[in-house]
Amino acid sequence: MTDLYNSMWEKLNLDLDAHAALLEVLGKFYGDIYLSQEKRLKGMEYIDFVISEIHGLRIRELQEAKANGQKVVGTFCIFVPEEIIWAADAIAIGLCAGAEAGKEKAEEILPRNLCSLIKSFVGFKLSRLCPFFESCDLIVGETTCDGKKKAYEIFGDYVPMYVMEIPQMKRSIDKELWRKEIVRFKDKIESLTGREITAENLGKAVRIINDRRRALQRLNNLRRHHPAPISGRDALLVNQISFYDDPKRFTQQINKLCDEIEDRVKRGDSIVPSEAVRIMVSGCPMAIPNWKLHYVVESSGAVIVFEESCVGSRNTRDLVEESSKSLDEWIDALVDRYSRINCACFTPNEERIDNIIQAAKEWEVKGVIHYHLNFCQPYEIESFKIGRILAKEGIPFISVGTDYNMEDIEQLRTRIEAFLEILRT
Ligand code: BJ8
Repeated sequence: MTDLYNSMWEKLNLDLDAHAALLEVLGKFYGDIYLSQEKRLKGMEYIDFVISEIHGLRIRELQEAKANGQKVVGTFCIFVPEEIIWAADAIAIGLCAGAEAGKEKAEEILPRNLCSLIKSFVGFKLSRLCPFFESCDLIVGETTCDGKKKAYEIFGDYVPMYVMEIPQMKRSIDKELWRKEIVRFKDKIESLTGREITAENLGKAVRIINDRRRALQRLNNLRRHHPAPISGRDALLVNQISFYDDPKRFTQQINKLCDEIEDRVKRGDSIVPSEAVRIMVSGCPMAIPNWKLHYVVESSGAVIVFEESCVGSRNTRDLVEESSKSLDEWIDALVDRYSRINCACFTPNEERIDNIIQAAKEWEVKGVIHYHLNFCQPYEIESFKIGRILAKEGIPFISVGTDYNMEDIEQLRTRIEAFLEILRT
């Protein structure tokens, strides 16, 4: 791949040597974690292909789209209503921030005690490692946690940045603010693209993105089966890829994958042994290539059947109502759908706990692993409350904090194995 795309990466001003080293490490990591799985679903070959071409073919597609006048808009948070971006015939890309590369550079301009996700996106940009960043005409941040909010102020010196204000409560007054913010975002995207957003093109975009959510919901629902018909790490990967890939193509491929899973379920076939302990992971989003916890859990003989996460059910659970007629109604439908996201940045955030309990019961998990990145205050603090409530519900719970480096992997494994041992007795 390197030779094929070197001139494109050079034009994007990537640090070619550092980038080649990154791809090599990731390729090895991917082989160990993913390709080593036995009896893997055939449909995952599409995902393997997307991964193998993630900085190649997909970037070339973006460059071709840009040459044809389309804009590329990068986002970091599932609060950004991507339907507005697609409605203006621009391309929305969820920027990843799941690897440690570039951390040293990030720590030159940011404090060290920040979560890995923030240091990752800053580090990737400063180290010139990410062709997605370099393809973006606009990067959209949001006022969720304090770390991101303040980091965007600095990050704006390096990229074309726009920040949306996300309310921190869910009262009617907050929804009014949120509506105004969505309209302000619409105006910004219109001025970036020179295209008017209408009821028609917004409605079309809503249906495309809802279809993608439906395919991911279908996949998630199939994970209710015993034994689990897909590994948690594969399901996580599918969710991660949904942020990059062309949405129509992705939806088609994931529906095919689901057909294959349904077929396997009918045959009672699974890649996971029937005695594998069923686990829910809940907490911070896991961006590519953050596969650490899933790998540790599943290589310890358990299977993850549900992610209560923004790279998981928090992103796919709710659809945008599709019956709107006017532009105003479509905007209202966006306000309503996006207000239902239960990020720990909200207070109070009781619905998140209700969701966790409900999903733990419906997916019949034996235990919940709460996951937060070190220095992520919203999720770490919320984990205490969740732990207390799950204890009352009789649902075993453990809270783990980690980051993107691999130094604590054995420590993590020891804790996870001890937790799984309790669940097995
Ligand atoms: S809606 S979870 S994608 S903000 S891990 S940077 S919270 S200190 S990512 Fe998120 Fe939107 Fe919420 Fe979802 Fe801050 Fe925590 Fe770091 Fe985080």
